[in-house]
Amino acid sequence: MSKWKKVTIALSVGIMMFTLAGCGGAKQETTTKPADKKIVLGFSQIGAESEWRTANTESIKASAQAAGIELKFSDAQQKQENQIKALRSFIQQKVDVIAFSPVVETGWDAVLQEAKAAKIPVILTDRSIKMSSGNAEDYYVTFMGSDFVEEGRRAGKWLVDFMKKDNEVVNIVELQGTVGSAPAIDRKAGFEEILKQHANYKVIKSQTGDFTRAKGKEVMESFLKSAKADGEKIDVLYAHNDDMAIGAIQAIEEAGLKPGKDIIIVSIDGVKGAFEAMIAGKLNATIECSPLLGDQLMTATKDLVAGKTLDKRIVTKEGVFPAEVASKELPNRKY
Ligand code: GYE
Repeated sequence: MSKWKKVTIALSVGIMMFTLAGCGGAKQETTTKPADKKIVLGFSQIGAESEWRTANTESIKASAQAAGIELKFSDAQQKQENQIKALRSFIQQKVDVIAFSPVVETGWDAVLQEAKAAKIPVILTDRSIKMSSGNAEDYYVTFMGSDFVEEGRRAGKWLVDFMKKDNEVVNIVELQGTVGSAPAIDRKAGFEEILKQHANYKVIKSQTGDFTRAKGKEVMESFLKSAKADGEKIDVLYAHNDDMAIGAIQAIEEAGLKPGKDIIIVSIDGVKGAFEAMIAGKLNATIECSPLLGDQLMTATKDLVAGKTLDKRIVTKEGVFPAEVASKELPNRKY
């Protein structure tokens, strides 16, 4: 048989099968899937801004492979427009489930309405959203991730216990996460909630370092400069993540001060880099925020495809690690 004949036969068989599937079968629901077909999950990641994020990406990729799920992974390089493009392309490709970690809280209305219209279930991982109109919960099946307000509270409580200062003024500088992101908004709010009960603790400067080491360093340099110009003493640094704290540690050292001593530092995430900084005496505490969401996400994806209903909120369990436990804990850390 000639090559072209073979191609023509193959094509007509293909078309026949396609037509049969289209006319004969019942309308396919998004929740049913033949057992031999791989589930396809489209995941839009924020970027690679921190150690946390890298660990989160690795966890998702490894868990997808272990679960036999086909993962379409897209990195948005910290840009919402890229995430929206990725979500639209997942809708177009008719993936079984869409999951994403929204870089900021707002601006998702249109694309989530499109996903809903296409009947593709959406899972939020790590960060949550707010809709400009309507109920956000109507647009996702579950949100799995940490309680960021609680993390901020934990940082505040640790600080107050550690400083043991009831009357003396404690000057704090704050490095915030990405502007408009859930963890930046919530970690600020939780921390402030605790400080409200201790009037001598004052946040004297607060600015975003976009969750990166480079920005953390840059902003800390400017904090140190302006504090010097204003004749203020910085007692404490509160950083919304470990990477910004690690960047700031460099800036503090370059200014001739001792991080962890001259300036007490508390940050959030609990990445290995933070444990190393604690062991070196340069960071005083880290509040845990686990990025290991991969297994949970794959279980949820399978459950959804099997037609199960998920809990609307799955909260990650986490702890607080002060410097004195760092060397004992470091070998147990998985990220
Ligand atoms: O704390 C930070 C990352 O959303 C919880 O994002 C996450 C945060 C994490 O860049 O390091």
